[in-house]
Amino acid sequence: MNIHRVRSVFISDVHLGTRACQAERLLGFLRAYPAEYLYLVGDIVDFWAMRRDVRWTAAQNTVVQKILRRARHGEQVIFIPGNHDEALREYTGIRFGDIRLEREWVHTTAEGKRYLVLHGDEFDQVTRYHRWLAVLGDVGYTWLVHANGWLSWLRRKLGIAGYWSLAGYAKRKVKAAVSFVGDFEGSVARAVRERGLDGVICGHIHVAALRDIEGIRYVNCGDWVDSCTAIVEHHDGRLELIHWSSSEAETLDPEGLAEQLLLQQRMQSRRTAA
Ligand SMILES: [Mn+2]
Repeated sequence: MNIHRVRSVFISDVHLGTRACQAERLLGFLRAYPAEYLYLVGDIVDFWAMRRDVRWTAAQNTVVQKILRRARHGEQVIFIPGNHDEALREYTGIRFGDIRLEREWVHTTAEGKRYLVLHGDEFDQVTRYHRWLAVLGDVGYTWLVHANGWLSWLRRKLGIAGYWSLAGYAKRKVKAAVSFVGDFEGSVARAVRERGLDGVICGHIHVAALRDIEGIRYVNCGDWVDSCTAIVEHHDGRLELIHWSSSEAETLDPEGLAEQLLLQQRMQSRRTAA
């Protein structure tokens, strides 16, 4: 595996405690990118989901251990809680061992550019004014994923081509989501311009980005439940968006490769046995 030493790493929306959390992939990414600053930009632990059902794996434990270890070894770790770990917001301004908990933070890059680092849910009209709706949406999404699989199983079983599919429904949802993302990005950028900063690094909407919006650098870390994306700052101050799942994740990680080979071997021996 290639090791890329960078100045800073920014990750958000890991959602530890849920089945969707891509903890193994995140471990691979963290191993590949040691840094001086590690920013945890909210929704790292999903306390909302854990109220319904806790999915805590060994890999998720290792994620926590690795982060604590990095902090102990001198990496500056700054944790900015999001809305799914908002219980921790009561403790902002406090240091927990080597980890610093903050409501928001201004990060100055090696080039001297100033970025506001925050989770971003304060700019999401849905979670801000209709909390119950956001929780409902969360439950609804989980249900949709289950229903999708169940529906296609039923259709196969009955041998009927579906007239109504979830695809159409999802398409309509996507249309609404596109305008939602646009509204969110625009209002974050506006707020940052008012504060006289160069840019913003946030999370929350699970849509990674690195671009200019009306003269403001808008940066979003994405997530580790689906897209497996992160932002890194190189030593010259240049920011880069990393798509982990599509790059070295599967190809260069020796542990993952060994695991895959073992699995293939086992499947082969099972085939020959049968
Ligand atoms: Mn969030």
